[in-house]
Amino acid sequence: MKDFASADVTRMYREEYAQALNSLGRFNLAIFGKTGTGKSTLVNAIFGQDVAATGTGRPVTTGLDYYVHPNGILGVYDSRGFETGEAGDRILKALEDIVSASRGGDASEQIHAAWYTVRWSDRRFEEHQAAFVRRLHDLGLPVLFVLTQVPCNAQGQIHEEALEFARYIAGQGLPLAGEGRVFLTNAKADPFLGTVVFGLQELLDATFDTIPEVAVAALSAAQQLDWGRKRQTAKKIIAASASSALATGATPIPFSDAAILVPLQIAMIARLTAAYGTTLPSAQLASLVGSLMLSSGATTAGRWMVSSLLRVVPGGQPAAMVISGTVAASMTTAMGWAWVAVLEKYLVRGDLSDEDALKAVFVEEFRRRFKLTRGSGKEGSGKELPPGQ
Ligand SMILES: Nc1nc2c(ncn2[C@@H]2O[C@H](COP(=O)(O)OP(=O)(O)OP(=O)(O)O)[C@@H](O)[C@H]2O)c(=O)[nH]1
Ligand SMILES: [Mg+2]
Repeated sequence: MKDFASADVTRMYREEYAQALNSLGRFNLAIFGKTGTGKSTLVNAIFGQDVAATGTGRPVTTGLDYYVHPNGILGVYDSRGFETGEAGDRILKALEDIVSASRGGDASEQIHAAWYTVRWSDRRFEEHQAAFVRRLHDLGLPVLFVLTQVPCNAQGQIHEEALEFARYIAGQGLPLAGEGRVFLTNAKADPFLGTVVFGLQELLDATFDTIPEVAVAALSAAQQLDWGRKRQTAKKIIAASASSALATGATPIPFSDAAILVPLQIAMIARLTAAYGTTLPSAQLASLVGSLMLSSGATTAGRWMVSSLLRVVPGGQPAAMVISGTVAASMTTAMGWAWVAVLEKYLVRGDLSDEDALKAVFVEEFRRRFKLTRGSGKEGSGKELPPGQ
């Protein structure tokens, strides 16, 4: 029997996770607009955390900073305090350098999309702003035009003057991506005014449609708004791992060799974690995975799996038991979705405060999806169940 020590599991996890992040690459966004338009608020609303505060930042030029998320899958060029005129020229020059340096190079160095923001209440869009947008376009950057801080009430009514302003801008003939649309958004609810958050999903969807294919997986992982998209990715990762498990078990594996599945399950867990975009450090995740998969406590998934498999043949001798390919596959599927539940409930928010509760969620979700019918040798996989159902 191949036995895994906790150190093996954590090492395997760290290697697989590094590889998974590496293959996601990086999505780079550039965001422009005057001071106070709400650039940081917009980025935080879509990417879930304060990129500027949690990531590493470096000034590119006066007025332009580049932030990289802790896990490396998102980079944001933020034109803090951006004004037009001389500062605008400096920013454009810096962008030009970035664009030409990255041309033909690594996709993760390229700027994949630009958001140009205007606060609706400025109610002004001037020629020098239009010129800046055109120059971004000339640099080859797809520009999405975003009106920010647009009031929208709970009934979904958008301030009429903001709509009018958006129509005015859309009529300027600017070279805009997103089919020339002006995206109306509000990134922060204001209970006093009774306004709600809206328009972010549309902006995100248009960004997905605009960017090159190489940046899609990284954007999907980095954004923290569209869970449906993450689950689609999770489904693919889990299905691929389940079919590897199926192949592994094509020749039924003696139960005592069930650990043969551990490496592929760890790889699956690492890929799922990368696809969900948590900013938790790899070492912390690795030790969590290690303790979930190997801990000898009676409540752990590992122990539970063993005991439920042993019950399949009442009184059966463990040594004589085998795991068929389908059992291996459904066990892997159940484990994948159990991990997704943990990611969605805790890890994407960076929450590791209650490890026992987290483990309980994992075990419960695993059990729900991996129900062995006692004595029949048949398994219920629940593989079509989306998380939380
Ligand atoms: N109600 C509401 N307030 C917002 C919204 N976006 C930004 N704000 C507020 O406007 C102010 C400025 O927002 P920031 O996100 O810091 O603006 P910024 O564009 O990053 O500003 P600089 O970093 O100085 O260039 C803050 O007080 C935000 O809370 C929004 O969509 N709705
Ligand atoms: Mg800011």
